[in-house]
Amino acid sequence: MKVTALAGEVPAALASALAARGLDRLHAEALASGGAPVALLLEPLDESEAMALVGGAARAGLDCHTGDGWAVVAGTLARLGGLSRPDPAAPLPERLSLALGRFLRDRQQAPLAWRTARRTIPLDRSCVVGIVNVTPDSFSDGGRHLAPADALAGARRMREAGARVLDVGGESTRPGAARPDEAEELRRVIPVVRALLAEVGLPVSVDTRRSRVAEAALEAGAEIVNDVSGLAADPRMAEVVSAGGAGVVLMHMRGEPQTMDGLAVYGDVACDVAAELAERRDRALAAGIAADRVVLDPGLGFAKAPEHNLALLDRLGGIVALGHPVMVGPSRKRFLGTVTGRPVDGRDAATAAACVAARMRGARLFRVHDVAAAVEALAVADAVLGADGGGA
Ligand code: HH2
Repeated sequence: MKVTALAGEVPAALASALAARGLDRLHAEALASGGAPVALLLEPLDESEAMALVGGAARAGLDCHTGDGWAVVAGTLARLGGLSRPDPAAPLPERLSLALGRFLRDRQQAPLAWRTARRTIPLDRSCVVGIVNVTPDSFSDGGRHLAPADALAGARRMREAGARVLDVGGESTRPGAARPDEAEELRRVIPVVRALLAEVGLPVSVDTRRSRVAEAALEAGAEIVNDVSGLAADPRMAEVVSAGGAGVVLMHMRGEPQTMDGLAVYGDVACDVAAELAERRDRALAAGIAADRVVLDPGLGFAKAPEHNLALLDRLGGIVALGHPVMVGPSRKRFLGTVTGRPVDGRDAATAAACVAARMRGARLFRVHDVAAAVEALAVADAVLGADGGGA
């Protein structure tokens, strides 16, 4: 049974109000976290599960709406906890109580750090990931960093501007892009990974769908694999990530870059993407990848129409509730052009704004071309979120 959070909120206001009235901060936050609003979609459900849920929700003081094979439960986190606790007088069917228990456990994990092959990256403040595309045809910066020396110069500027990770990619994944063969991708990526590690000193992530490229990059000292297919494109990828102890970004996409635009059909995009990402995460964990190595990414622009990207940013809480740090990559993408009317090289302010919107909804990692603009905007967002002492 799938349990999908429809939205997520941070009850910072409640914590502050309680703390201002004399409760110690920790106590105030613990109480306030129970007041967080939750809305969950559960499906598929059989009739007896739906009946049990309606009764249990009523006793726990939750709203419950059911239809053919599904239910939506809404209320506060504390009341949801009440529903999931064993009640000998009216026990919930096991499948239902397990699914609710797992949702509550994931939601509580609230990771504030990301383990990679070489270190733990703290995420108590926003982490900006600088894009180093060594491709001749990327949609916004194709050809700019093709020579290792150019990639290095760009990466040094990104470090000075406050990037904390560099993401190196040798394949353009823009809609309809032609794919380089493996030898060509290796030839583009590996020398740049080596040069960045020797000269720039930031953690390096490799943006690839090929296990051989990931493996060679990890051997060269990279510590994160950013796979836009969510480990689906190459059957060996999960094993390579697991064996290398690498951090991994599981991004949501449907189909291939060549076909994805035709697959941008959703019933409810935020729900569908969260549920599909949860499946990818479950597969990664089953393949032996440790949970604290996993970052999730909604895949802005990948099998998404402009309105889907905006809805995903607004309802990122459903992905955050899966219990892993969340990355977003809005940088210079087409949906920002749709909103602002700006061409691709005029979208850095819009990118920074999209990062801030995502930060307010719980994202922690931001993959961008213009590091300086994003770092500055996110410093303000971090300060606002931390302003009442609670953070988010
Ligand atoms: N977007 C792109 C590539 N990789 N990885 C993650 N995790 N999230 C993203 O949103 C994402 C990504 C596409 O952007 P870009 O690298 O600028 O272009 P191209 O694929 O044409 O090289």
